Amino acid sequence: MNKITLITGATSGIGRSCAEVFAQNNHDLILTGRREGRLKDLHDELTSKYGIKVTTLVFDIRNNAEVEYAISSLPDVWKNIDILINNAGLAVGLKTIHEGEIDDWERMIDTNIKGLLYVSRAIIPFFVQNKKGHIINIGSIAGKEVYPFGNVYCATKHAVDALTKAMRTELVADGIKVTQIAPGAIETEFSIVRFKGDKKMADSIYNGYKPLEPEDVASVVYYTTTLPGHVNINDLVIMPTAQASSTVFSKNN
Ligand code: NDP
Ligand code: 8X3
Repeated sequence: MNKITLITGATSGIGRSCAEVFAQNNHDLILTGRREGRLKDLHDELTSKYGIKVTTLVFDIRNNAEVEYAISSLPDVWKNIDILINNAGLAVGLKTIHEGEIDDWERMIDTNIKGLLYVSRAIIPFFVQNKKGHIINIGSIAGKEVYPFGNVYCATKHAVDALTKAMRTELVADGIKVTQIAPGAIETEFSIVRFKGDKKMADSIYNGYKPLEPEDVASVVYYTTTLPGHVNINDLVIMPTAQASSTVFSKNN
């Protein structure tokens, strides 16, 4: 029987690449996001390319009623989830706190902290009941350091760091693995979202050096799931070689 992996935010970037890598490795997939068309295309592509089963759930992670409804409506066979990848997240805006936009803060807090909690609250009871499971939270270097204007995004990723530790502490007795992957700069739709569709600003973030590609992160996420039962990666920071910290880069321009 194939393992079942649930990936939040599978319509783009790291989540999309994780779907590809886990499919290549014969996992059946539960893929979530808000963009239904992209989920459908991904479903069709992965099922025909790899012969795996894929089910898709369309919900806004910020809405707990939608999260609960989607997860509880899964057929029982799909509730036997082995791996949860809490990936959906975003940054919006890059301003000082005193000039920041409240709506941007709400979006980041509601998505990155509350959304991750809602999904975890819905899935972890299956893991506890089955005495198995692996939770992989996608944190960030922004959860390890704070950089100018990153304030609220950094705070949300520090919260992911704390929640990862909390989950590990609470679930160790049930044999459930909890891992955080904390990447540096990856070229995805992340900066387009952060700069609210300003493609030129988004592109400028990746000028002059080679950022990570989402596939680089996905292969590391997958690696953490291949280790023997008694081995867990607690926390893994992955950066482009040209990035030393959230603010120190080696750029050729
Ligand atoms: P993308 O913007 O490419 O992908 C983000 C994904 O999150 C999309 O699939 C999107 O799906 C989903 N998502 C966002 N908001 C919601 C929501 N309210 N409800 C449901 N799904 C949502 O960015 P990345 O792949 O780069 O980001 C993935 C994770 O990696 C995030 O947690 C991010 O913070 C983290 N990260 C990114 C880094 C980078 O440099 N790119 C570095 C370190 C960490 P949809 O819009 O269809 O709902
Ligand atoms: C994304 C990386 O440095 O833009 O989490 O915050 S950073």
